[in-house]
Amino acid sequence: MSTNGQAAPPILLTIAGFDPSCGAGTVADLKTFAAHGCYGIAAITSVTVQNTQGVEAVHNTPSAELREQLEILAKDCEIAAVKIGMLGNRGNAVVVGEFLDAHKFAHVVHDPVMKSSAGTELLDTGGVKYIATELLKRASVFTPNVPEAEILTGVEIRDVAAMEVAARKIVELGARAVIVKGGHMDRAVDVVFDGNELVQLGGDKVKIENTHGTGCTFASALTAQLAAGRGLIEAATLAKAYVTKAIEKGYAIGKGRMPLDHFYRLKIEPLTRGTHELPTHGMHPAESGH
Ligand code: PXL
Repeated sequence: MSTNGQAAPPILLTIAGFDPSCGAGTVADLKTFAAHGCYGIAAITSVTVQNTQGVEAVHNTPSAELREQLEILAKDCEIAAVKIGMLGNRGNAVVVGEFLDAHKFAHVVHDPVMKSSAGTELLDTGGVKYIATELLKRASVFTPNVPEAEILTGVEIRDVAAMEVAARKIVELGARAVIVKGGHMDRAVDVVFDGNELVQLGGDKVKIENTHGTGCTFASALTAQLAAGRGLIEAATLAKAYVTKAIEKGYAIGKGRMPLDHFYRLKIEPLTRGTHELPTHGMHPAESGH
């Protein structure tokens, strides 16, 4: 093992799709992990063709390739927790199910992504079925939004009471714990249910509607908090506070939806001339030009 004596931070694995505009998916996950002091590693389930205005195409990773990506990482790194996002299709969902069975991770947060923020399908119907009947049982926390919870349970959700009914059904389907996210509702209340305790997490709905990557960011922040040893309710509360602030601090980078500012806590200014570490070892021109 090569080391310079510094201990590595917790290593978190995201299994998700790539969004080239980097507001959602793998890159949102890695930014969130980094903002929580963790080291992120990633297996890519799909390469989407999209910008901030929408998804133009989806190229799912062949299942055998996804399996190779996962196994090479698991052979090498001590993975503290796993976050699952877009899977694309049933084939990739099955590979992830087999991977989870083979490795028994301490924490598995599954955000069952079905559509993009603008409505493009990001999971086929076979994938939805496999998640509902198999993959959901393998998660320590399952984090559907309201439309996803409706599809998985058949419950029509118009209010928080219906979110609670759906949360209970999802646990009946086999999830160990569930957070039904109310970001699509009038009040941004999330319902957390671990099979015993049912808690509503209140939140101010941030006025900005036009965001991208909020679900990925919430699930990744939750993964980092669980890996840090926090219990579900505290982890969910902290993850919700983080995503709310990151939405508030979001900024436009294109003509469409806004990404979040994952690094709002450590406001890093864009580089200006002269902003860098001074090179040592005689590499600096000032030191070599006698
Ligand atoms: O926000 C859901 C989502 C997840 N993963 C990828 C995405 C999107 C939305 O567009 O592109 C890769």
